[in-house]
Amino acid sequence: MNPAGSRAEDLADAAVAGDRRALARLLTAVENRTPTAEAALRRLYPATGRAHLVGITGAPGAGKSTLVAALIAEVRAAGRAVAVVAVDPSSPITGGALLGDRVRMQAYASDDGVFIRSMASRGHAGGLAATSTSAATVLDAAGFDLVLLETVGTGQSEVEVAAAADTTVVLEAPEMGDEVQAIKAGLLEVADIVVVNKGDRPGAQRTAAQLRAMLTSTVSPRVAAAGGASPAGDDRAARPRPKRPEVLITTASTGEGVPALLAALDRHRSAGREGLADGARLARAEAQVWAIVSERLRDRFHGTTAAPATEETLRAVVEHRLDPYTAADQLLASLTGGGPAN
Ligand SMILES: Nc1nc2c(ncn2[C@@H]2O[C@H](COP(=O)(O)OP(=O)(O)OP(=O)(O)O)[C@@H](O)[C@H]2O)c(=O)[nH]1
Ligand SMILES: [Mg+2]
Repeated sequence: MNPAGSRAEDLADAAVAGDRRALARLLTAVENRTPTAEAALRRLYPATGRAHLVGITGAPGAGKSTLVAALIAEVRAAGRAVAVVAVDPSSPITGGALLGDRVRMQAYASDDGVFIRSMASRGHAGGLAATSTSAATVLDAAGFDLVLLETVGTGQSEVEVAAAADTTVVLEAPEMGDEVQAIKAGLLEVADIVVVNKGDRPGAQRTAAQLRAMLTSTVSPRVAAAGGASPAGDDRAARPRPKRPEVLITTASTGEGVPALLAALDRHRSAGREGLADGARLARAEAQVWAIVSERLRDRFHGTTAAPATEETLRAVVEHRLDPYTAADQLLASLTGGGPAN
C-alpha cells in the first residue's frame, strides 16, 4: 500500500470510529480532491448508502440557515445524528455568511450527534456537486443518518449541488418576489419539496398558493425528460420525481412547520427506498462516474508530456485552423495511439 493509501485507511477508519478531527481532515482532503481522499472513498464506499442526503437551496436571506438550525433541533430530539455541509459555490474562501452560520451553530459544538462543515468552491460547478456527494459519502460512513447540504445563492451551480441530493428542498420567502426569479434560475425544476419560510410574515399563504398553482401548471422539460426513468439521456440532471412537489409553510425562527417538513423529508426518503427513485440513483451514479472519467481525461491531456500538444490543438481551434470535433477526435486518438496527435 502506498503512503497515501495507508494514511487514507487510517484516517477513514478513525473517522468512522467517531474521531471528529479525523473526519474534519478527511473532508478537507475531499474538498481538495487529494489522493488521500480518493483512497479513503474507495475504502468507505461499500459501507455507505444509508444516509439521507437533503439539499437545501433558495434565495439569499430566505432563511436556509435558520431552517437548518431548526431541523437540527428536531432531528436531535428524535435521537438521530445529523451533519450539515454548507456549500458556498461563489467564494474561494469561506464567506461571511457561512461564518455567521457557524456562530449560530455553536450551540452544537459539544454534541457528537451534530457535525457542521463549510465547504468553499473548488473548480467548476459539476466538480462542486461531485465534491458534495463525496463529502456526503464520508459523513454517511461516519454514521450520520441525515446530511443537510445548504447552498448559498441561486445560481446554476447551487442548483446542480442541490440536485445531487436524494431530496431537494427549495426555500422561498413571502414578499420577496422570488417566485419568478426562482423559475428563471431553474430552482423549482429541481425541487422535491418547496418550503415557504417566514410563515409569520404576511403573504406566506398567498405565496404558497401561487407556488402550488405554478407547480401544477408547469411541467418542466427536465421532468418530462426523466419521465421514462431512463438515465441514459444527455440531460445529466434528469431525475424522475413527483411532478408536483409538496408546498409547505414553515416559520424557521420559531420551529413552526418544521416537524411537518421532517415528516415530508422522511416520506420522500421512503419513496426513494421503495424504488421509485431508482432512475434518479442511476442518473446520479452516472453523473458521478462520468465526472471522474472527464477529470481523469483532462489530467491526462494536461499532464506534463501531453500538455504542449493539447495546448497546440486548442490553439488551432481558437485560430479556426481546426474544428472542435476534429480536435476532440485527435486528442482521443492520441490517448489510444500512444502519443499526442499532430
Ligand atoms: N420573521 C422571520 N424571520 C426569519 C425566519 N427564518 C429566518 N428569518 C430571518 O431571516 C434572516 C435570514 O435568515 P438566514 O437563515 O440567515 O437566511 P439564509 O437563507 O441562510 O441566508 P444566506 O445564507 O445569506 O443566503 C435572518 O435575520 C433570520 O433571523 C422566519 O421564519 N420568520
Ligand atoms: Mg445561510
